[in-house]
Amino acid sequence: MDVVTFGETMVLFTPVSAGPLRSATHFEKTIGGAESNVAIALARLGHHVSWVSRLGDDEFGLYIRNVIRGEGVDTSHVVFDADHPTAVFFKERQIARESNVYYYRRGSAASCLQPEDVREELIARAKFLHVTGITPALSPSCRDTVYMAIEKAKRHRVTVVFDPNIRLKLWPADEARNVLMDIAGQCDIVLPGWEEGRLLTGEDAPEQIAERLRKNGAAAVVVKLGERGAYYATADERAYVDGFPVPQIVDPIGAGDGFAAGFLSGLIRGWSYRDAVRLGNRVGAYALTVVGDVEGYPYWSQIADEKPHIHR
Ligand code: KDG
Repeated sequence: MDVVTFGETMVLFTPVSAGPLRSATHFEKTIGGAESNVAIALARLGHHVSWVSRLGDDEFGLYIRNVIRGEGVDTSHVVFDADHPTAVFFKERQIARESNVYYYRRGSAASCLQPEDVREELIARAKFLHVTGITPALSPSCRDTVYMAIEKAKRHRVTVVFDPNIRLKLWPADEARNVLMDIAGQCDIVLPGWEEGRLLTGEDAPEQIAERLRKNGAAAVVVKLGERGAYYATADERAYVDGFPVPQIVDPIGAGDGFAAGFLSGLIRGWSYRDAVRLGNRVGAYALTVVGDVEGYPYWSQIADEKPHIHR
C-alpha cells in the first residue's frame, strides 16, 4: 500500500447553469471529498491507495463507494452506517467569481467516524498517511480519529502528510487555527495553501510561513501559491517551483488535492522534493480545467513524459 487516507466524501450537485442556487433547476451529480479526491488522483497515477470512511447505508452511500472503487481505490475498510445518512453538498457557480458551496453534512455517517475505523494494521502497511484539516472540524470523534491515526502512523514510522484544507464554513477561525497548528506540529510534511498558511501562522511571505510551520514541528513544508506554483522548505533545501500554465481556469476546487496527489506520487517514485513539487503543480493544474473535483485528474499515461529533472 502506498497511501492510506480517510475522511468524508459527499454527493456533489452542481447546477448546469451559473447564477444563484435558488434559480438553478438542473444539476449534475458527482462526488466530492478532499481525501477521496487525493485517493482517486493517486490511483490514476498508478499507486495503491486505500480510502477509509463511513457512508450512509443508502443510495448515495453506494454511489460514492462505487465511484471511488471504480477508480481503483481500495474501499474495503469503508463502514456503512444504517443510522446516519450520506452527506450532500451543492456548488453555486457564480459569474466571474469562485464557486460557493453549501453543505448538508451535520450528523452525517462520516461525522460518526471512530478511531477504530482507521485500523492500525492498514496504516502500518502504508508508505504515507494522508490527513486533512476538514476531518477534525466534523465532530469530536472525527478529531479523535485524526489524532489516533497520526499516533498509529508514528508507531510504524509511516510518514504523515497533512493538508490543512481550512473550511471556515465548518468552524470558527480561532478554533481552526489552534487545532490545525497542533495537528500540523505532529505531522512530517505540511501542505498549506498560501491563504491557509497566513491564517495559521500570521506570517505573509511563503518563506516565513514555511519557517514557522517547520519550527512548529513539521520536517518539510510546501506552500501552494496557485498560478505562481509553490514554495518548499526542508532541512536541506528551499526553493520556488513554477506553476504549470493552464489556458483557462474553469474551477479551482480540487486543485489542492491534485497537488497533494502529484507531490506524493513524486515522493513514492523516489524523486527529489523539487521534482515532486513540480509534479504536484502539474496534476493540480489539470483539476482547474473542469467544473467537478476529480474529473480532470490525469492518468499516468497522459503525463508519463514527466521525468525527474537533474538539479545538481
Ligand atoms: O478540496 C475539495 C473539497 O473541499 C471538496 O471536495 C469538498 O471535501 C470537501 C469539503 O469538505 O469541503
